[in-house]
Amino acid sequence: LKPFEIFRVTSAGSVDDGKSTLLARLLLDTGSIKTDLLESNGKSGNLADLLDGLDSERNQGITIDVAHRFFDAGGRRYHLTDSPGHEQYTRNMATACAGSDALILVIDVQAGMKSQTKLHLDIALKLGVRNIVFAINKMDAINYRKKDFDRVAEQIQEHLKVLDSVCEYIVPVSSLLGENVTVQSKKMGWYAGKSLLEILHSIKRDSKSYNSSFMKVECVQRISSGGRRYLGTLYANQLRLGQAVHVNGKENFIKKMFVGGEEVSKSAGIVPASIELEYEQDTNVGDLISDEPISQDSDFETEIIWLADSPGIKGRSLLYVSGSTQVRCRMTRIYSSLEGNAGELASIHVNQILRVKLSLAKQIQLKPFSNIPELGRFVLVDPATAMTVGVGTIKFALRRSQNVQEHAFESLPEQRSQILGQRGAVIWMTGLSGSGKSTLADAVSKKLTGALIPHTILDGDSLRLGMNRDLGFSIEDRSENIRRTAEVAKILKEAGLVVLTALVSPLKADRQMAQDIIGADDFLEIFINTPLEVCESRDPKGLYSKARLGEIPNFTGVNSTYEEPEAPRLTITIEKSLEQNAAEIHSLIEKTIWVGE
Ligand code: ADX
Repeated sequence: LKPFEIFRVTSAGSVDDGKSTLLARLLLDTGSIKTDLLESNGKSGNLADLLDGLDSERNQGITIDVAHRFFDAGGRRYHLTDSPGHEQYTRNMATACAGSDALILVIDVQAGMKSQTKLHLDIALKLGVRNIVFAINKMDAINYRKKDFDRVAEQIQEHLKVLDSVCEYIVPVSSLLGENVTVQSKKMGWYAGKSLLEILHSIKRDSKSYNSSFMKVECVQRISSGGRRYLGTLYANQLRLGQAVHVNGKENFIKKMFVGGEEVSKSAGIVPASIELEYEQDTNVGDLISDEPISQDSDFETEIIWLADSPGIKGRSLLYVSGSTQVRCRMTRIYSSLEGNAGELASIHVNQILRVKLSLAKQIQLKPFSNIPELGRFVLVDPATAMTVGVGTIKFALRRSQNVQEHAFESLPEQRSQILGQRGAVIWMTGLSGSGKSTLADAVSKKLTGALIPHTILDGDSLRLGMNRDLGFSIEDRSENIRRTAEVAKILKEAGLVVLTALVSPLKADRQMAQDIIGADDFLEIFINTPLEVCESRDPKGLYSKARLGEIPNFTGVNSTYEEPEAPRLTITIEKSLEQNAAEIHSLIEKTIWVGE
């Protein structure tokens, strides 16, 4: 029995262009929807209703999130990912696109290319989707006129020309009446091409463009006879038993190979496969088995599309997800355009496509996108919300490791801090301006001095007069202010000091970044929970009254957000005296730095 080839298709298009109807038609005419469902739902004549009804996904006329549909035709199993056409859901489409063999872009013949259609097209091309099929829909509504179809086809080619691309697949359809969907229509004699489904059948998942063979390990299986078997999709130019392969920088050999459950002696093309290696070695999910050495990098340049409504800020923590690989990362540079020596920005906004430098927390195996799209595509996820915020493709690895290389120091921070007889730690105080952070830091410092505990203070206002004097109070500048302070705090902590920081640090994402830089074990978040009214009545620097008069833009608590910590190590309130509060922090510090002694 030959295994089914799984062919992944994503559908996209602007809302109202009839995408749901087209997909329902595809399922219907390939016999993939059961007839009893047809009888109860099909009568309404609204095919899209039928599809939505299948998953009870109806939501104000638009589908939300990604829906998966399957149909078998022409010896293949089609996996259709339907992403919604509504503007704010572009990211679902992008996420789906990242793993697709082809994209069906639905366009209403009467409406032509809308700005959203263009955006979806750009995203697909950026993600290296090699096959894009344009379905010019609602041909029935215009009496199947060739002239109207030609006009839209021209628009498409013009837009593609700008992007340096061409398209062979443009098909006029009526999804409502099933014309040109699975079989050629008799109503459009002027169209000599294939139906939509025939076009999909004709697209080969060819492996010719792979000049190498590789498999990304998706699953590791222990086998009863001992040893392990590695499962994943094999992209093979030609792979034979006994052939030398590289795994995690080491040479190994193919001992056994299975394709679709059957043992084989060689393999080519794109197939689900499992492999046994000659020598046992440490191999994990996400690793590559390749017939040529693959570089390991943690820094690379890439073009990304930002998809979240809130901007992406340089330096903040993100999650890099590519297949089974998941690594923490941050954007270290954001360029103002896709070209060479462009200026730099501090943030990237929704639907912007920009070149950025990504820095990953650990090295991963990389190949530039131009060689192997499957290894170059990734999505960026906000670790706080688990939402996809961006997608991209690796342009080229920076190989920073060759230029700037960390020296392998023999002396370790732990040893150096032992001189002081304590473990270093960062006490990160957050709260509104005037909440009493600096005053508290001062009081704690006096106590620590009395107890002969080596420590130091990093105070927002003081730092802004020195190291951070180039920074203002935009979200981007605050983020950079916090990043630099966290980096310095980390160095001081590693020298064994207790570091008291006093920064407003109003946003969770930035405090998370500070924690990631410093390390969760040594980062103690303390929320100075003084109510806004109290801070405002204190107004030690007269800033609140100025802010209320509109003289200070982005003033925290007045016209800029403060996000309270969710689970601080300690919350300080005005119910207790300064002395009591300082004593509490002091005791938390002592517990932390002498732990385990
Ligand atoms: S943070 O947001 O980047 O962490 P930081 O703690 O360094 O802020 O600086 C806050 C101090 O700057 C406040 O205590 C206040 O004295 C002063 N300041 C001036 N403008 C602003 C503003 N727009 N928002 C908050 N603080 C401001």
